[in-house]
Amino acid sequence: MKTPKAIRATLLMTGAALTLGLAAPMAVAQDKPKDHADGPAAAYEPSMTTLGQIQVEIPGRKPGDPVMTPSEFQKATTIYFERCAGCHGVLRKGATGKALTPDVTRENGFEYLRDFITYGSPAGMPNWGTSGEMTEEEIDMMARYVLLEPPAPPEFGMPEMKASWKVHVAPEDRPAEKMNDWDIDNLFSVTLRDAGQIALIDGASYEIKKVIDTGYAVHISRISASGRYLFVIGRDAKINMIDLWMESPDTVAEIKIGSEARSVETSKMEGWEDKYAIGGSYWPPQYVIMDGDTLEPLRIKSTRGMIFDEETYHPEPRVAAILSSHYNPEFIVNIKETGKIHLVDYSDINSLKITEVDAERFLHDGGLDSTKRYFLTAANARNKVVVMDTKEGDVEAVIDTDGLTPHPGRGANINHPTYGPVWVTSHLGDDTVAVIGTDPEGNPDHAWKMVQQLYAMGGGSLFVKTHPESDNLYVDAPLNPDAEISGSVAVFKVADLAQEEPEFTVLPIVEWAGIAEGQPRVVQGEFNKEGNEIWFSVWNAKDLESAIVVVDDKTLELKTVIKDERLVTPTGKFNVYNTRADVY
Ligand code: DHE
Repeated sequence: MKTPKAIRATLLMTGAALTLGLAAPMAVAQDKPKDHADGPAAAYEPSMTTLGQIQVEIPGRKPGDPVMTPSEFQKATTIYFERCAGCHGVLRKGATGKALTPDVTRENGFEYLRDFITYGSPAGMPNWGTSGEMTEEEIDMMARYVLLEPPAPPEFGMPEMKASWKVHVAPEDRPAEKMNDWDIDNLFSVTLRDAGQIALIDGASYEIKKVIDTGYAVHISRISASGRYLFVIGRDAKINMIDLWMESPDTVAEIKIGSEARSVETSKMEGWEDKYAIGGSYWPPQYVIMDGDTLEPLRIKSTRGMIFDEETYHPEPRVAAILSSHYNPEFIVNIKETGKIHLVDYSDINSLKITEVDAERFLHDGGLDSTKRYFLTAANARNKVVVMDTKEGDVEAVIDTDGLTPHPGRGANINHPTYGPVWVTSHLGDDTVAVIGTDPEGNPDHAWKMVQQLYAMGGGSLFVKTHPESDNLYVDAPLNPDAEISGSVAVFKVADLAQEEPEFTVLPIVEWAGIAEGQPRVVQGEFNKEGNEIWFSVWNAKDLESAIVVVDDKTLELKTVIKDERLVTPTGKFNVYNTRADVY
C-alpha cells in the first residue's frame, strides 16, 4: 500500500505531464480552456460500434459534391459512427460537439475541414492527424465525407423488434421454484465486455458458475425486483433475460431494441415487481417497455423533441440512465441531449402517461440517495448534478459540482461525520470528488449543496463506491493516463471526512493482481451482499490476462484474486442483491 503523500507527489507530476502533453503538439494548445476534452473525458465519448457496421449508400448527389466512391463512403461512415458520432451526433446535427451538416461544412470548405481534423481545436476537437490516430488519406476522406449529406441509419420500430424477439423458454415451462443451490443474492454478474458475455460468479467461493453469451460489447446488468431475472444489455441493443432459478441459469428470452443502446431496468414499485422491463437506446433515440416475463415489446416512445431550455428541435436525444422508482409505478428516464427526465407511469400500459421534467443537458448516469426517494444524476458536459424528487416528480436542485464532468456510476451514499447523509460523485476531467448533502429533513442547511470537495488520485475517475456496512469510500481512476493511477484505487475513511483535507490510502490493485503484461485499468468497485468485501475489475486488452481483485473492506488488504481464461475484459460487476435493492 502506498502512502497518500507518495501518490500526491505522483499526482502533481501527472498534472504537469498532462499540461505539457497538451501543449506539445501545437502552439495554440496553450490557449486551450480548462475544459478542453483531450484528456480522459474525450476518451470516454460514445463509440457507435454497431451503427458503424451498417451498410449505407451515398445520399442523392448534388452538383458540386466532392468525389467519393461507394466504398470510401462506407469506410468513412464507419469511422464517423465509431469516432465522431459520440460528439457530433449520428445525423451530424451536433451534441457536445458542433453540427457538421453540409450547410455548415460547405461554408468552411475542404481545406479548413482537413486542417481542423488534422490539428484539432482548443474547444475540444481531438487532433486526429498529429496524434497519429488517422492517416492523411483517412483525413482527406473524412473532410470530403462531411461535405456530403449524412446517411440516416435505419429506424427500429415494433415490426423490427418483434422480428428479433425470441422466447427460448416460455413462462409456463420455467421452474416454479429455484432449482439450483446457488446463493443467487450474492451472485455477481460480471460484464465480459469484448467477449460479448457475462460471467456469473459466486460471491462467497469466487467460483465462476457459468459464462453466458449476450449482446456485443455488453454494457450493464440489472436485476428484477424479486431477484429472479437478470437483464443484460449489449451496445448492439440486444437484451438477454436470464432466469436465475433454472438448474443451470440461462437466457429465457431475448430481443433487440435498436442498433445502439446502453440501459435496461425493471419495475420495482411494490405491487409491480418483475412486471415490466424497459430498455433505452442511443439509436434510434427511443425507449421501449416490455413484458417482464417474456420481453415482449409493448410500447415504444421516441425521445425526439425540443431541447428543454432553447426549445429547439433535437433529432437524436439519446437515452442514458434509467432507474425504477420505489415511490411511484414509474421509470425515470434520462434523455441526454434534450436535458429532460421522463417519468414514465406504467400503471396503465395502454394509456401511458409520461411527465417530461426539465433538468439539464447531457444527462448521463446517476443513482438514488439512501432513502431511495431522490435521484441524483450527472449532467456531465455541464459539470452539474441534477436532483430529482421521485416521490413528487420534480427537480429539487441543479448543483454545480465545481469539477469537470461528474461521473458517479450510481454514486455512493455515506453518513458524513459532519453533514449527515450525503451522496458522492467523482469526475472524469479532474481529481475532485463532490460530496452533496441529501437530507432535507435532518440537515436542511446542507441539503442539495456541495458540502465538501475531496481530492483523489487524479482525473479519469468513473466510479465511486461504498456500502451501508462499510466505513470507506472508494474512488477509481481507470481513464487516467498514468498507469500507476489507473491501476490503483483511492480509499477515504468516512470518519476522516470530518477533517478539512482528508487524506486517502492507495490500493495498488493491478500490482496485487500480479499481471505483468499490458496496461490494465482498475474499474468499478462492487460490494458483496454482506458489505464486507469489495471487488474491482482489472481490465486488460482482450488478448491479455485480466482479473478481479477482491479487497477486505475492514483491513483494506487483498483477500483474493480471481483469474480464469474465461475472464476476458471484465468491467462492470453487479451483485444481485445490491443491484436489485439499490444498495450503493
Ligand atoms: Fe458506460 C453505465 C453509457 C463507456 C462501464 N454507461 C452506463 C450508463 C450509460 C452509459 C448511459 C447508465 C446506465 C443505467 O444506469 O441505466 N458508457 C456509456 C457511454 O456512452 C460510454 C461513454 C461510451 C460508449 O461508447 O459506450 C460508456 N462504460 C463505458 C466504458 O468504457 C466502461 C468503463 C467499460 C465498459 O464495460 O464498456 C463502462 N457503464 C459502465 C458500467 C456501468 C455503466 C460498469 C454501470 C455502473 C453502475 O454501477 O451501475
